[in-house]
Amino acid sequence: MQNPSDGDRPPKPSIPRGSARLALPAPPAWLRRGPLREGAFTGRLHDARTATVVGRALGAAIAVSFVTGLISHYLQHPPGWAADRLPSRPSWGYRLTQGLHVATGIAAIPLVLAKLWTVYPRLFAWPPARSVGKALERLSIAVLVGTVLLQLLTGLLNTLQWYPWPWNFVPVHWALAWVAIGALLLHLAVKAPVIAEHWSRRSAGTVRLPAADGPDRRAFVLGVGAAVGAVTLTTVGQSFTPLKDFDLLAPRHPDHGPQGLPVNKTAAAAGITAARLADWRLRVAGPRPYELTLPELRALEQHTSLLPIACVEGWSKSAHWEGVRVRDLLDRAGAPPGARVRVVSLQQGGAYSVMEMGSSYARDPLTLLALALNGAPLSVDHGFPARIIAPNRPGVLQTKWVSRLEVLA
Ligand SMILES: Nc1nc2c(c(=O)[nH]1)N[C@H]1C(S)=C(S)[C@@H](COP(=O)(O)O)O[C@H]1N2
Ligand SMILES: [Mo]
Repeated sequence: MQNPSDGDRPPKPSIPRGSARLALPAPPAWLRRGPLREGAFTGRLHDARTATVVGRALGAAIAVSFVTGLISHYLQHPPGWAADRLPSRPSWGYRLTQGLHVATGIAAIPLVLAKLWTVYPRLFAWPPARSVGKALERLSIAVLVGTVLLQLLTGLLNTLQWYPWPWNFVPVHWALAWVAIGALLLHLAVKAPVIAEHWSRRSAGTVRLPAADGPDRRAFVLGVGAAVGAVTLTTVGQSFTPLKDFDLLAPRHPDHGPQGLPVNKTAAAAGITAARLADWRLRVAGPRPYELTLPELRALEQHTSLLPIACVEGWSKSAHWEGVRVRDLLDRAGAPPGARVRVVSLQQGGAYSVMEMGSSYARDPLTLLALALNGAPLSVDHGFPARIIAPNRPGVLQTKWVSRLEVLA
């Protein structure tokens, strides 16, 4: 019979130094019922070894998700000094990091549920806290659990483009990531001795019996691993195309869409009508401004790039794009070599109708004002007559229905 407590060691009788002792009365007998009664939780899987084994995997998933989230944030919102220095290579970089971001976020869901199941008997520990320090630690765990659950749930719903809340997802996801990572680091620091003690099977063998591994723990860990494997296998094909045949649960399938490529915002949804496209021409503002019709653009030197669309929501797919190099268009406007460019869409309003591109992308020979996709003229949902495609950039910045390029000083 094991009542979970720190490190599965008997509680220290001494008062922890530096924290005031709370004068808690002995719990009244009528309260010590159900889950609050002495020894209510007898399952030995609720111990520190299980918490450590599941926690290791959960920690790894959260760490990858956090780092790839930072990458995604700074590629989308670089500070001014970095905007021209962002790497445009490897061309598949964002596809990899954002695929990992969403895959590890999804994998973290069964892991966090398993972890919560392992430790939930602690919610009923009595007394609730033995010291002010312990009370603060429990508070930090409440913050950790709350923010991690909110991040994972809202992140998952974001992959479905479903926003059943009144706040803007992106800034809240960004801010909560910092709260969650701070609370996690605090948790790891507080638990460091327990984690070290239960990290490996051998270290666990030095403490009391419940920490030793047995068939029950192996079965539990195997079950959790199977759950992680199942959610990963049925979703990761949305970006890792060799597994696309198993992509049963992800909101996007990489093959479903016109010209073999998914569409996030259709022309209809963006308010792009035939009337608005009727007298389309590309306008380029710069030291030597000019305008080009579509036949004139097609008469310029055409290049092809094999580049992915990698949506922040997790799906991605590589495609063959054909069109005019952005740097050729900028040179023609007399842009200085380090110039940045603002790209304006025919779409009116919406967060993605105007985009800025630093010089590292604008000068990259792979960056195109694309006119064709996979051997055919762009379909209207993919941005006809012209769209941007650049290497190592989030899908949200691959602007469709481009009408204007502005050379920025
Ligand atoms: N003008 C405009 N361009 C846009 C968008 C948009 O809403 N408006 N959506 C972006 C997003 S979020 C993605 S993932 C890609 C998707 O490109 P696709 O529809 O050609 O696959 O286009 C980007 N370009
Ligand atoms: Mo996207």
